Amino acid sequence: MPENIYPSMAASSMEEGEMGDYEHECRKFRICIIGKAGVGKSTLLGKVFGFNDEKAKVRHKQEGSGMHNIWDPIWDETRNNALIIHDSRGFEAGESDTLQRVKEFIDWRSSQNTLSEQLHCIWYCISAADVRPFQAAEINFFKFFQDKGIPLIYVFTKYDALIREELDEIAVDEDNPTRWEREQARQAAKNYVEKVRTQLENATGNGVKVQEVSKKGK
Ligand SMILES: Nc1nc2c(ncn2[C@@H]2O[C@H](COP(=O)(O)OP(=O)(O)O)[C@@H](O)[C@H]2O)c(=O)[nH]1
Ligand SMILES: [Mg+2]
Repeated sequence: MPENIYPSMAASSMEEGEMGDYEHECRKFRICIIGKAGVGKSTLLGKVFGFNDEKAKVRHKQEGSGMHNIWDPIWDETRNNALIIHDSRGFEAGESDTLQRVKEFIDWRSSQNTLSEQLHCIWYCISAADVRPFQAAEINFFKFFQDKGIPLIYVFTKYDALIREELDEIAVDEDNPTRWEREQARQAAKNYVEKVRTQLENATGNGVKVQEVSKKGK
């Protein structure tokens, strides 16, 4: 049997019986992961689920899709058939057609009757080491997710690189930072992520969730 991801999804308050009902009703866990190429999406999926990009299968749903297309479900049957990934590259300035395509996909998924066919969460990946000001179109997009009621987490990838950047600014000797300087850099990175979270909250409304991640650990 493939490794089962449901136990980790179940709140501790969920009784075993209810759990079984849920599993029966929802046989797939669908994550939509969004982020620019190179932001660290594949690395993240590998770390969290042991998901292997190379071994993953893609069911091409749309004509002419050579590259990652959000409509194409991706799964790694060597690990877990229940986990389905929908991968979308991020948006560069003015790429309104990409935004539109993602919106259409999300609308379509939201309109599906069965729980398995719906999206269960969205991971919107942003490189912590390269946060750019959010554009109006992007902000509207975030509001769109919120209105759909799909759990959305802003994942700040490459958190180690952000700490490194802070350390390079703080340390007197970059090659031999002191413990105090390291601590200051970690605090500065934390403050920075909180600042961006607040910006997002001001732009889109309360309840913005962020999670910093690093392939190296913090
Ligand atoms: N420093 C650092 N590099 C990372 C991290 N996550 C990914 N990378 C690197 O970023 C590059 C792109 O990662 P990948 O997961 O392929 O990005 P994707 O295109 O979004 O799937 C690779 O060289 C990774 O090793 C991280 O947390 N820290
Ligand atoms: Mg990738």
